[in-house]
Amino acid sequence: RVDVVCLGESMVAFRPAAERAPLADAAVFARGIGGAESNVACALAAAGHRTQWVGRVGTDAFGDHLVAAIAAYGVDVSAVQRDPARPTGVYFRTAGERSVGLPAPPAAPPGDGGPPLSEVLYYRAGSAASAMSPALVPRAAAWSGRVLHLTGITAALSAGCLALLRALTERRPGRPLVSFDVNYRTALWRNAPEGPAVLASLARRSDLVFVGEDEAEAAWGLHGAAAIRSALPEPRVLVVKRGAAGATAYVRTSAETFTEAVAEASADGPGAGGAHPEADADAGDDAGLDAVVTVPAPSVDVVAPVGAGDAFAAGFLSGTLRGLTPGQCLRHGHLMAAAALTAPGDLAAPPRRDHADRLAALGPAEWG
Ligand code: KDG
Repeated sequence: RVDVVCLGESMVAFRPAAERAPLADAAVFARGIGGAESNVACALAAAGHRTQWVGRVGTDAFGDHLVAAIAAYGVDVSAVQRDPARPTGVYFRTAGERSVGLPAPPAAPPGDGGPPLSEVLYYRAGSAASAMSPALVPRAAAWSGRVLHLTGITAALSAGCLALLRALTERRPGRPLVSFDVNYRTALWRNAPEGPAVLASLARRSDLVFVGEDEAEAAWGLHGAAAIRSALPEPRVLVVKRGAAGATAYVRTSAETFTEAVAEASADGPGAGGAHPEADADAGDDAGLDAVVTVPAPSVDVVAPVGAGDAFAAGFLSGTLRGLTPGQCLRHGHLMAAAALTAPGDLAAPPRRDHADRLAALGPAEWG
């Protein structure tokens, strides 16, 4: 049984080769790979966890590249579907492109022509991945790990994708622990005012939720971590990211901890039904018994913020799978995020596990 299955759309990602070139002027682009969920899978695989990516790509050359590049990280790609009728998604972005929930892009040096450009162009409508649905993606494939990692991006791709997320987050016997990164992408919800409510309902059905403080403000009008927890009491673990200010984990202590639940999920195969007693449906009742842990972020020189949220989720999940404390999980999240923040692509080479462990053991004063 793999540790984590990550399900979602991956795309070939292009960024201007010349620093600070707007998309309209850039003539040469550097190719990388993007996709929030496969970014998490790759970082987890690099940290030594058995990881699988479930998604769909075309039978085109970009699909070949994505599958090969993700497999090269050690991610199991055997469940990836190839669609002969639909293309692989592609996207273009500038270095300053950021998602809410992440630190601001680097400030431009004086006299350097203003702040970095923030542009993103998606070419993913009608993609192979947007055709995902409960009929096309068997529940057994998505539920085959100890943890299933999903994001709100998938919910915005199509009605079939949203139906798939709803089916996969249904509390039924055999459901693995569900990790959900809200990932509110305004460019994807532009003509869909129901987006924020959809994301909230998926978060409520999940066990571990990641959300940025400014993302929660933009989507739900909630101010501050405590207000977010009050509005989202259901997940056993809620991680609120505050960019450079750090992150706070709310961990429900009255029930089993998330780490214990992951261990339990690994003992029960799919269908054994042990990890999710029905009583969990109203887990929010005891939200007052949270342990609250805040860990500041190390200060880094940001090159490009894109992908940092995915790296953070991977670090936190890695710590959780290893049975570390919530504080240590947050530190591992920050370390992986720091690696992503200091690299230009969507996916940075994460720190090796032994190196990350040494850094995580340092005191907060040594982080700054
Ligand atoms: O978190 C980074 C992702 O946003 C990026 O890799 C591309 O998945 C992507 C998206 O939908 O924006």
